[in-house]
Amino acid sequence: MGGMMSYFRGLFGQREMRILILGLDGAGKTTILYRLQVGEVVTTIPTIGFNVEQVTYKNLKFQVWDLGGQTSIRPYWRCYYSNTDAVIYVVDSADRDRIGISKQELVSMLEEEELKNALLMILANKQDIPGCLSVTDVHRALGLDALRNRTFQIFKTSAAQGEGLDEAMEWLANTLQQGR
Ligand SMILES: Nc1nc2c(ncn2[C@@H]2O[C@H](COP(=O)(O)OP(=O)(O)OP(=O)(O)O)[C@@H](O)[C@H]2O)c(=O)[nH]1
Ligand SMILES: [Mg+2]
Repeated sequence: MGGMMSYFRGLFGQREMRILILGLDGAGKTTILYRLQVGEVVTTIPTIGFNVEQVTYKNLKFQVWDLGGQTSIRPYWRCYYSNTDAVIYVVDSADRDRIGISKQELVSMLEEEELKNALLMILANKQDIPGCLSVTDVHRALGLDALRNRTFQIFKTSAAQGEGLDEAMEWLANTLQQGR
């Protein structure tokens, strides 16, 4: 059956995967989106609303939605949840003061019924900033040990320096393909 499915998939082309990039304002979501799309750091301004781009990685097509993370616009995230294959949750590892708020937003996002089958990839971003939380610290601060019924993985990244994103996307592409 698996063989036949991949035959048909090859015949008709792969469905585009729908990915959301979420996280607090300033975490680096827009920087990551354009790193993935054009391979460069672009100058960003705070996102009011969203950016959406098509990203191709290893023959997989992703439709990637990058939503604004400011407090007043976080309530609108849920308008984008339906049919989401994966969430990329971005954390500013240097923002120690707001890691607790980031955890709360993550927890309430994961409670949403519409996201119950979505994969979760967490990026502990801004690892280039001296004194930032390590990936282990971020894992602990977000309470990931308590996460149940969720396929997830955490990676350390620096969108500014382009580090860690390849490894993360590799995991996402492989895991999404396995599930289908
Ligand atoms: N040092 C460092 N700075 C980064 C990194 N990633 C992003 N930034 C910077 O952080 C700032 C915010 O980045 P954005 O990508 O605009 O953040 P955002 O998550 O899209 O923020 P909102 O649109 O407000 O939700 C920018 O000045 C980026 O250049 C990183 O890995 N390291
Ligand atoms: Mg943005």
